[in-house]
Amino acid sequence: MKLTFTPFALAACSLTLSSALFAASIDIDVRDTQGNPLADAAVYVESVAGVSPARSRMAEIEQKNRKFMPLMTIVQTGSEIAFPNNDTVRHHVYSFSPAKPFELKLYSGTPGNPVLFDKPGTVVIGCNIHDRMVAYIQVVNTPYFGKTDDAGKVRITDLPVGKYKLKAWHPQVLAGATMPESEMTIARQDVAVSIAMKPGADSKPH
Ligand SMILES: [Cu+2]
Repeated sequence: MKLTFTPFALAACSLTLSSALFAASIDIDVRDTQGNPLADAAVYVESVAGVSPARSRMAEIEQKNRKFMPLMTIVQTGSEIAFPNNDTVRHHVYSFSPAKPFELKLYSGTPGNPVLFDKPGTVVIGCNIHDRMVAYIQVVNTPYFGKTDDAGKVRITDLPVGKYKLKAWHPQVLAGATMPESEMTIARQDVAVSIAMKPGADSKPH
């Protein structure tokens, strides 16, 4: 049983802001330093005042074709995640991450209880049987978050007026690495933000 990661170098992130319409949404565009879209980046905004409504909800990470899907999941603290096994082989899901060490012993079908993620942080999960299976959960203390699509884009909506910290995380950014972070003020208008991240030479999860 092992999970192998390659350290990930992060370039200085650049943020550019421009405003347009009359709604408090942020359109975020995440690219690598070559300008290629970066999918599966978790992007979230935390209120500087520290007050955010709890909107925890249920999420699901299935096992299919001996892979976890999706590769990256972002949830608010207090959310639960179910781990249905949709393969014909059994899986044994576990994590050693300090934010949520847990283990779902060898099973098929859907385990009875979903797993509660009650601390913010990054949770890397693997399968005890299939070493190549890996998935990432980013647990955040805010209901304002999203995940970039294949075009590297994500929209975060319904942001009340206020000051926020915009943060980004990517599966290739592992413990100890610096993540982009920037303060921003949301008024009653849309904002467009670009984030540049530099993946390491060998940045795919194993
Ligand atoms: Cu497995």
